Amino acid sequence: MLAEQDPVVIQLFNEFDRVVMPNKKVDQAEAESLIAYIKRESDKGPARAVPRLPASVAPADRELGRVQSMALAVFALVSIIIITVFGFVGKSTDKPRVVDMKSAYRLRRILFISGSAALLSLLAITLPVTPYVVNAEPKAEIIYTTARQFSFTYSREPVTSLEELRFVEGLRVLEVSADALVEFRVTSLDTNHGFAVYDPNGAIVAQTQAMPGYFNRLRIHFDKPGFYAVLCLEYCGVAHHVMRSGIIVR
Ligand SMILES: [Cu+2]
Repeated sequence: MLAEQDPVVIQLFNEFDRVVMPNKKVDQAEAESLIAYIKRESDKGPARAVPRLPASVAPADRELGRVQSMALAVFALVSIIIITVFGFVGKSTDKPRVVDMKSAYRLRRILFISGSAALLSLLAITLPVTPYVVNAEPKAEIIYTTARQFSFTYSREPVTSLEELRFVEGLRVLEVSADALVEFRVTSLDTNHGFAVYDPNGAIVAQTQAMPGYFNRLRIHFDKPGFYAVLCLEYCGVAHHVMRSGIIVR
């Protein structure tokens, strides 16, 4: 089509850094069956197996804007306090003042000793009764999540090799009940992947790394029902962009 100087092709060619599309060497019959397949799938409408993220993430954007303006306000407030304090200190040193150094040092020693004593006794009282976080955690449903190029598998048992993956009863899309607390134990069989969970509005809920040789724990409380998309958040190879899965919360 380039040789024929097709206007659309010439325009696309110039627009995209003059990169020529590789010749896939498909014959007439293959091309026709491909086009028929694309048409058939397009007529079906959007795929339902793994729903797409909602296109609109406007609420999340607005939320982000609010957080950013709050951060700006806090930053401005802190700056004003610092400038004011420095201003007062600068002003107060205009006239030299006679200070009784002896009593100043005594006051400093008293403050230091009483402050240290208060801190140490507080630690002595509270440290022995500090609970370990893990003992306070409520019971969660444990789901082993195995990432590999380019899919996620959910199972009840840990998977540490491709052979095990073949024998384990695994799911590509997970179903949990609403209000469930799920502990994902996330690992990878090849390279580093990301395991990121998005709520039905497309806002990220939690994420961890899927690393070969490690099980990373990620606890998620699924409070609202719907479809939670799971995306890989670590560039892991040519088909990284199709590495997605989902969790259906009923
Ligand atoms: Cu990836």
